[in-house]
Parts: sequence; C-alpha cells; structure tokens
Amino acid sequence: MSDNKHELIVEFENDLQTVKDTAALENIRVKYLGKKGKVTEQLKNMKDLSPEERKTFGSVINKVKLEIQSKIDDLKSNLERKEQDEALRKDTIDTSLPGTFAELGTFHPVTLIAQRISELFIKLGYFITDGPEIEEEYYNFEALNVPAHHPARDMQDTFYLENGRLLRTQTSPMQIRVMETIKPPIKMITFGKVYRVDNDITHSPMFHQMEGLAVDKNVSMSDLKGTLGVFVKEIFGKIPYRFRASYFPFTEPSAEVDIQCIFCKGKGCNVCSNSGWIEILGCGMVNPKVFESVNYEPGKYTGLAFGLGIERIAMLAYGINDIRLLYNSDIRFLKQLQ
Ligand code: 2NL
Repeated sequence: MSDNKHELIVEFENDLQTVKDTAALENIRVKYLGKKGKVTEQLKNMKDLSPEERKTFGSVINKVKLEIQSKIDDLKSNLERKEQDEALRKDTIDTSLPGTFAELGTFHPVTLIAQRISELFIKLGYFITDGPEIEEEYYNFEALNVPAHHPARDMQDTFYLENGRLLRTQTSPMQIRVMETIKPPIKMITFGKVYRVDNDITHSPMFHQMEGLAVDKNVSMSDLKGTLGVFVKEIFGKIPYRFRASYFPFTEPSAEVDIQCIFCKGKGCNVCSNSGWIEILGCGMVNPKVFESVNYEPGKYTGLAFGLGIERIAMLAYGINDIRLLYNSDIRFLKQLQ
C-alpha cells in the first residue's frame, strides 16, 4: 500500500511532464482527482481495510491528494499566464482589412457664402480686411455719422464693455480705420463677426457681416447699382431684384436691395409678408460726413458702400428657415450644403 502512493506520485509527475496547456492539465486532474480518478479510487477502496490500516492509509493517500492538487494549481496558474500572453501576442492588427473612415468636416454655410462673395469682389479688384471685434465708440458710431442720441447707440442694441468700449455692431469701423490710413482710390470688403442685443428665430446676438466700400473721384450711383447687380446674379442667379429707397446715417442717398421672394416666386407668402420681395442688403453713397471724419478733402471723392448679413444670405441661398440651424453644428445638416 505504501508503494501505491509513491507510484501514484511518480506516475502523476511523469504525466505532468507531457502537459503543454491547461486543457491537457485538466485531463490529468480528472485522471487523478476526478470522481473516477486514481486517487479517488484509492479513497473508495479504504472501506475494505481494517480500522488501523484505514488510518495510516488514509493519511498517506490524503497527503498524495494534497500534493497532486497543489502541483496542479501551481502549473495551472503558470499555463494560464502563458496562454494569455500568447493570445495577446497573436492578436495583431490585420492592416489589409478595410478601415472605418473618420467623417470629414465640411465648410459652414456662412463660410461658403463668405467665400463666394469675397471671390467675386476680389475679381472686381477689391481687397479684403478684418479688424478688432472690440471697438471704440468713435469708430463704431461717431465717425459713421451716428450721433450720441441716435437709437442705434441705445443700450438695447449694443453690447457695451468697460472703459467705454463695445462689441462692434457692424464691420464699418474697419473701413474707417483704412480710410484714416490711405487715400483713394480704395476698393475694399470687410468680413467678420458683429454683435447686437437681439435673439430670436431670425436674429442671433452674433452674426457675420460683409461690407463693401469703393471710394474714388466720380464713383456714382450707377456704379453702385451695377456692382450690386453682379452680386445678386452671382449668389442667387438670374432673379428679379430692385433698389428701394431707405435710410442709413452713413450713406446718402441710401437704398436697400430686395430680391423676388424665392419661396413664392413673388406671389406673396408669409416669409415675404405677402409683398413678394425679400430684403438682402443695405447700401448707398457714402455720406460726406464720413469723409469729413477721415479728413478727406471736402467734395473731392465719392463712394459706394453696402452691408449685408451673411447668415441671412446663407438662409436665402440654401433655403434654411431657422437661423439656429446655422449655429448648432449638426453634421447631418451641414453635409447637405456641400
Ligand atoms: C445693413 C446695411 C450698410 C454701409 C453698411 C458703410 C460703411 C462706410 C461708409 C458708409 Cl465706412 N457705409 N457701410 C452702408 C450702407 C448699408 O449696411 O443692413 N447691414 C447689415
């Protein structure tokens, strides 16, 4: 009997030499410690022994059992670690598989319209500039013939900052700065963010404005009409448009340009308030008071000027009915406008 346990350990250790993975080890475990395993069988046979024999045999076979169990446990954790390492090593990337593509961003409709307009005016010989968004009252208002009592300077329309500065309400301060610096001929466009206290379905407190200015000797109203006619055709195609008399402090005379309502083709609908026309920009001949501000010799020059909100043009050009669509960066919306 005492030979038996020795034989079992020897046999077990021989078997263990052949084990290469956890599956083979499990077979060995079943062979010795399973319900019908060699160790288990020995324990079952104990019932045929005398009480004394049973005692010594029991303690011997239990030691054998514990030894086998502990060797199995040790080897098992070793093998498991090896198998995990192997699995990780084999788990390489197949570079021949088609990848998942990162979605490309798109140009924002405001950018698209700004690009189209600036390309047109650059072809017409204009240069483009931008300037500070934080401005002085003088450049935003005074120099543009918007006196202190004018409603446009009201706290309700303008974001005022400390030390008398403000967020520009239009891009024209930049044009004043240019005229202060250089003498005509000047043909320039400005593009940038402007700010007004205004927030609803068609107004945002920040929007993008583009303004054009051409100053020289003998610039005329017909230059203004011709230039803006080219502009309308470029952005909206061949579409009826009209000049309608208006008022701005910085131009005299002033006008607004309407295009035929693109939604009802001029028949009248709720978008155009049943007029059949939609306003797209403001314009006029530069008020001599503005030239006075920049110290141009009185009477020497005339100029045409216009200003437009890019968001408004984008909404009309692409048929967008809610200005907020332009600001919440939904890729599903932006992708439709490429
Ligand atoms: C509008 C109207 C306009 C101007 C902007 C301008 C600039 C200078 C001198 C004279 Cl330096 N005028 N700009 C002229 C007429 C209209 O904007 O509705 N903008 C959104």
